[in-house]
Amino acid sequence: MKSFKALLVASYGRHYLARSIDQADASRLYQVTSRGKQHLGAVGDILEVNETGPEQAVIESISPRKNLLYRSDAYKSKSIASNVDQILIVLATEPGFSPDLLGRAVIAAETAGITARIILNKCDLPTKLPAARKMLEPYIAMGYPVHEMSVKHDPRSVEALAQHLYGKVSVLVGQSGMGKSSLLNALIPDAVAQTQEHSKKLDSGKHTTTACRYYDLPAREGVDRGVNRGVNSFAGALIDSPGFQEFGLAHLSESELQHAFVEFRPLLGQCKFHNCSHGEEPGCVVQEAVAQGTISAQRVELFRQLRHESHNADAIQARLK
Ligand SMILES: Nc1nc2c(ncn2[C@@H]2O[C@H](COP(=O)(O)OP(=O)(O)OP(=O)(O)O)[C@@H](O)[C@H]2O)c(=O)[nH]1
Ligand SMILES: [Mg+2]
Ligand SMILES: [Zn+2]
Repeated sequence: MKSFKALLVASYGRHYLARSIDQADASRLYQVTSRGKQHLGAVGDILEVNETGPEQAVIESISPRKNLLYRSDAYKSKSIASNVDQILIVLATEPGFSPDLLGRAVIAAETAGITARIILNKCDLPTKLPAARKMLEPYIAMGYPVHEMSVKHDPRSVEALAQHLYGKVSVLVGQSGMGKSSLLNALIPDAVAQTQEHSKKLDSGKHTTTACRYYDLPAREGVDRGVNRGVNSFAGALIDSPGFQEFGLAHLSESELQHAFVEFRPLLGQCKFHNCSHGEEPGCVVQEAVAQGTISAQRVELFRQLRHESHNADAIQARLK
């Protein structure tokens, strides 16, 4: 039985599409299945697979991941992507975005050790622009890069973002209607063709909206060579994910949460109580910072909500055992 390495490029529940990265038949696409729960894959995984039929294979093992971005509630988790260098959180002036979801995506990035970049799209629509900028102020103050863009009407804004993507694997996340697909298509002229090739292999297009997919960025003169020092022609990749309505982070422990809020870090350990919830307790330095205007009240609310969800999930898990 032939065994080889492959890159997981699309995931539909427990059915995957993987691209061979074996010297002999590099780039050939395989339908890949997982034998059991221990081998649930994520887009971006490097797999060792065994061929089971024509262009069909089964996962033998998954290479250790550099990182894994995922969402979870008390009962189940959903992987988004693995082995990524940065997360692009796509927001828009209209329809309005949820600051709660933005906050959660940033926390997910921090705990996975992934760089977060915030994209404010549709800046050509001026009415809601000031309000959107206002909501992003705390993130700018914390040092997160914010790209104001108009994917549809300002190609230079797309080009400016592209400078930060080459040679890296970036994952697009965001609510529906923000412009993720528009951005993907602006950056990758043959994205539609890449999607069609995936769908053809799976004999169905019906899962397209629920899938995470991996797309290669086009090679560019002079740039890819520099990034890869001539080793190969990896120009970078973009992983598209379906628009989400909620972003559960029930898997994060209280300590992980404390560290994931970058603006809390200089204050860690300074509250009167070591397990301070940064709420009503006396001697809370985080609340003091809120009163002084150096930490946003909304971020503290998010912390408290995530802490609550994490404790709830622990209690439910304990009951299930
Ligand atoms: N005015 C304006 N409209 C835009 C811009 N970028 C995208 N749009 C429009 O916004 C709508 C949604 O864009 P999509 O790219 O489909 O959004 P999406 O984030 O992929 O949404 P889902 O696939 O549902 O998650 C489309 O009608 C686009 O034409 C922009 O820069 N300016
Ligand atoms: Mg889309
Ligand atoms: Zn506190």
